Amino acid sequence: MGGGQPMHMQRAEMVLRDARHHLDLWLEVADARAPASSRLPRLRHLLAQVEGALVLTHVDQADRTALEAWKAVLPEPSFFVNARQTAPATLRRWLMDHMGRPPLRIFVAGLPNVGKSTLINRLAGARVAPVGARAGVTRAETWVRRGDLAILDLPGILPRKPGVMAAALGLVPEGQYDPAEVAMAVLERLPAAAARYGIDVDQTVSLEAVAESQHLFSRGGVPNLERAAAKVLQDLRTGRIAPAQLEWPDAE
Ligand SMILES: Nc1nc2c(ncn2[C@@H]2O[C@H](COP(=O)(O)OP(=O)(O)OP(=O)(O)O)[C@@H](O)[C@H]2O)c(=O)[nH]1
Ligand SMILES: [Mg+2]
Repeated sequence: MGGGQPMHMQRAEMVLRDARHHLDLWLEVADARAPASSRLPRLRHLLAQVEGALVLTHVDQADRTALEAWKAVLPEPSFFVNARQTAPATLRRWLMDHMGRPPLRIFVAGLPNVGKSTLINRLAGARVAPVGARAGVTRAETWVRRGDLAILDLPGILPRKPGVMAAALGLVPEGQYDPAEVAMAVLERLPAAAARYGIDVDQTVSLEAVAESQHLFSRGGVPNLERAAAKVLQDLRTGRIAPAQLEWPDAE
């Protein structure tokens, strides 16, 4: 894993460093399916002087029991959301409790593709921030002003060493990870994913087995492992493998 941070992501971190003295609150957005590897540890240090909260998205694709377990161990305050639906009243209330003289200036930061812009659109009650199912949709910092809220939408920022499960969820730009390695890690972590391709729990997982069950062959009838890896990752990211809980608190 690795390969460095694209320019617009480096810039996002610079913007964050410069503007941290002019903000009231920050929200770190991460993914409830992988609450450990979708986080940005250096954010808390960078913004130590300012109050913030963690928002975990994609609860609709996560495992309920795992979420309860995560709730018990995550630092407060944290909010669990389906960012495609209305922002929960608890989060809105928490924001309003911090309202001094309006507007309330909020930074929204986190890894690419975790749902930052989707959440902002929900908080703003309008489709103001561009959204898309790949890492790197937001290219430049953008203020969204709505009522008493002024929210800064930032491009995603990558951790120094992005984790395999972050790559599995599409939070790392393509080309910065090996899809075969990542797809194998998903099959090993999620028996339900392996079962989808006819691999029993007592069988060894392999991309060959996925290729065969999905009829993905190259010329000459050779299993196409590249397409098999892409298929596993696509099924995971589009919610065909559900729940897609990749990380549990006691296992981290
Ligand atoms: N099912 C589900 N999809 C979500 C949720 N939140 C975001 N998405 C989807 O995830 C994808 C990424 O959302 P964005 O809001 O563009 O993510 P971002 O963090 O702004 O991404 P960058 O700008 O690329 O850093 C989109 O396809 C959203 O529709 C959620 O809670 N549940
Ligand atoms: Mg965005």
